[in-house]
Amino acid sequence: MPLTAPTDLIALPAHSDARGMLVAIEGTIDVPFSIARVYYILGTERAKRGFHAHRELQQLLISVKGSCRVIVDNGRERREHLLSQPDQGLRISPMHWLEMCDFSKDCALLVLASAHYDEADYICDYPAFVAEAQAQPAS
Ligand code: T46
Repeated sequence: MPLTAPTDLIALPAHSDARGMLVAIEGTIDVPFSIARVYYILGTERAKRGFHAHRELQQLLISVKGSCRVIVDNGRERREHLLSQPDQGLRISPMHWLEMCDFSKDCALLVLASAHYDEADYICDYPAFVAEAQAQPAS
């Protein structure tokens, strides 16, 4: 499995000084979409999460603390990313299956999303996702 696709990773503007680090993220400027929703995932040690794709939603995943492994699958190939830097975001485009695992005990995963929560946007059945993804032109 290839490790990290550079084009999926976005460098975020970090302002570091003697007091620490501040990362500021502006919708449509630092991420390629307007931010409609923010959520975060904590306390996930030994858990696996995700296992679904979105038809329309765009997201940016940032491990603001600790680390986790993210597998992104476009229905043709799977890529694995280790997220461990608070100034780096992983962009998840529509029609990409997502699996998250190997969370460190202290992992805090911040997610910026392009739309409000919509259960109907989820595809949770992997074979159905692959069939739908493969019917689309390759991205
Ligand atoms: C994704 C990955 C990265 C809400 O009520 N509002 C929300 O905005 C979200 C994201 C979730 N929920 C509820 C729905 C479930 O009852 O929170 C519960 C846990 O959600 P879920 O099992 O979908 O969590 P993950 O970690 O498997 O997936 C989440 C996002 O749902 C998903 O869009 O891409 O994080």
